[in-house]
Amino acid sequence: PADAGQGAVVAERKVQKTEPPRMYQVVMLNDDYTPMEFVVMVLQEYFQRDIETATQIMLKIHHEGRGVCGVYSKDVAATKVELVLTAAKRSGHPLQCTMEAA
Ligand code: TYC
Repeated sequence: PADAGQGAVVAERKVQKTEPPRMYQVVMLNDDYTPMEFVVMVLQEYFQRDIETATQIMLKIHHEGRGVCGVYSKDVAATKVELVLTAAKRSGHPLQCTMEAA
């Protein structure tokens, strides 16, 4: 086949190269009820954002419907989503948060 040589090269490179780990965006969604201050607090507490950056991210979510809180390895992103959802539930807010491949 015409592509046999190229395929062989790709397969060879695969065994030699260690791919960087796939990264995941933690995405927060807007809603009509969660207080802005709570979202800013979450961004500071769980995503290590300073108050100015946290406020900017919160306002972007508020205006655009969603926003990226940070980009992490799979297990770290999953943990952050769980922490945010647990904190929101505990406080009685409907804040939603998810992760997606970056
Ligand atoms: N829209 C909310 C309000 O007006 C604030 C908000 C921002 C809620 C970001 C969720 O992810 C969110 N109180």
